[in-house]
Amino acid sequence: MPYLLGFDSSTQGLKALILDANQGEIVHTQVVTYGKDLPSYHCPDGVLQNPDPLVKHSDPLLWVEALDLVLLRLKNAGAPLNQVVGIGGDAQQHGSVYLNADFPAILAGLNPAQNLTEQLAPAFSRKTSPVWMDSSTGAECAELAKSIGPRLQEATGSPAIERFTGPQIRKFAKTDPEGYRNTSRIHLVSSFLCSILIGKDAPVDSGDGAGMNLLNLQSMKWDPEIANTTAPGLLEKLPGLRAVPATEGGLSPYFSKYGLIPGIPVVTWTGDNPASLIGSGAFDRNVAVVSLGTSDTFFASINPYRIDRDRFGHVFGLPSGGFMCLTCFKNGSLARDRVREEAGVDWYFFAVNAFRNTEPGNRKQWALPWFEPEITPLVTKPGLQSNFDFAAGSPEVRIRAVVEAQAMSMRRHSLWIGDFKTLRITGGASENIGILQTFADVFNATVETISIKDSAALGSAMIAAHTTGGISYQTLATAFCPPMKTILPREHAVRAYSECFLEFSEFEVAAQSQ
Ligand code: XUL
Repeated sequence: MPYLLGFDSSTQGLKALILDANQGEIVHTQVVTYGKDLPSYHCPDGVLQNPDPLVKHSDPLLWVEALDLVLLRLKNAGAPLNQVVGIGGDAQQHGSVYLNADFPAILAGLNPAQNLTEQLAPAFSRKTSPVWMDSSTGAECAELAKSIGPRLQEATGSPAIERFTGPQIRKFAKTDPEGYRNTSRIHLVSSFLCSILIGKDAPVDSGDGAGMNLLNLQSMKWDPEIANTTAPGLLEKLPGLRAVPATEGGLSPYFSKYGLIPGIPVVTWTGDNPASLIGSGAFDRNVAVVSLGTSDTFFASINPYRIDRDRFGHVFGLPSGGFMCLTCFKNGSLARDRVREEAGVDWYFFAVNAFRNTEPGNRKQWALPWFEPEITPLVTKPGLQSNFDFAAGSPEVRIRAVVEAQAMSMRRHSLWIGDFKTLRITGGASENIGILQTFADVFNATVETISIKDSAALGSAMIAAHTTGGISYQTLATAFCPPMKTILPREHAVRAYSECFLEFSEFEVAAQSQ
């Protein structure tokens, strides 16, 4: 029975999923939620409190403890861990982990009698890890843009971006040169967790590596000029690279305490978005994926390579080969939840009543819920922006105002990727019928959902099945990601949105400069 285990280390928790590749079935899932299950780290939404809204760091030991805990939960739930034949994984993109010269020896000597956190705690040269929500590297981005010029975007697929790892490393090297000097290895969250599983340094794949502003996507190598400009001696601190995931080694004997067989193949981890594209089965170039999670993302596979001239979008490697384009919006599910809570309504109201009692276009009343500094478009001063008296609006009007604004903003900033006739919507909000219908109408596209919300964890297990068992991605997608619900665009609503699209665009541009 070929069981494959996939992990998804996301912003707010760690998910693990076991699939049976022969039966086309998901046999087990477990989740550790950081706020609820590991409150002692003081990261309720996955990040540490900081008085500066632009600074977002997490505690890397939180991710490590979650790994022990999720495996313990799988074991206690009777999951067939001793029959797992391959492991894959993914993590939130861009976050970086800083390790000292002791890291390799600590990994090689992991002792099952102790837990992971106590053994790994001495391996860090920096106690906290900047994550993708951090927007505090404006100065470093400007410096890199000035030194390298347009080649930065042409080579790496993205212009200098605040949350990307290169500008984050530059800031660390500038503000804590000693800490930087004591750093022997800088991992992404994905390659860090993979390293723990295999008991040695793991490489970065091109899906996650492209989110660093350091990887040359044409040569599939770290770009020496860009790395040297980013920080002194950086090339030696970076892990190896893989264009597509491969078997990186056998599972460390440490994990036998959970019943896993030491030595089973572990494949290169990737970023959550590339994994989610695989787990949504969206290999067809006419299908785009909208992932509604902590961040909302829009992505699709592309061929040939191309970049976003408006400079918001990115190009990443795709684990199945080739490239994908992505645009990311920081204010996703947490913003929707806050609007719901402030309106004093439940999710049923948010999904159904709010849309039944209002009209598409919402009488041109919109609200961009930029509670956190936004990535797309770039907004550094947080705050909800509306073109009407939001506080005085009814709960219905406020909810539609936010959902429509999110959908129209996504449409606006994904036009460079293409005009898609099918959207596959995944993530927590993919159960919300009001949101699904709004996206269908705004994009004038058929919206499909798949049976599983956790497309990233599924994608990681599929990558493991493909890499270790040779099963084609298409076969896996047919088995695991058939479309479930199909929502068609409605003619009158499509017309309403296309008539007000320009006006919405003007509102968004004005809101950005508030
Ligand atoms: C993508 C991005 C986020 C993170 C967190 O560029 O920043 O989607 O991957 O999920």
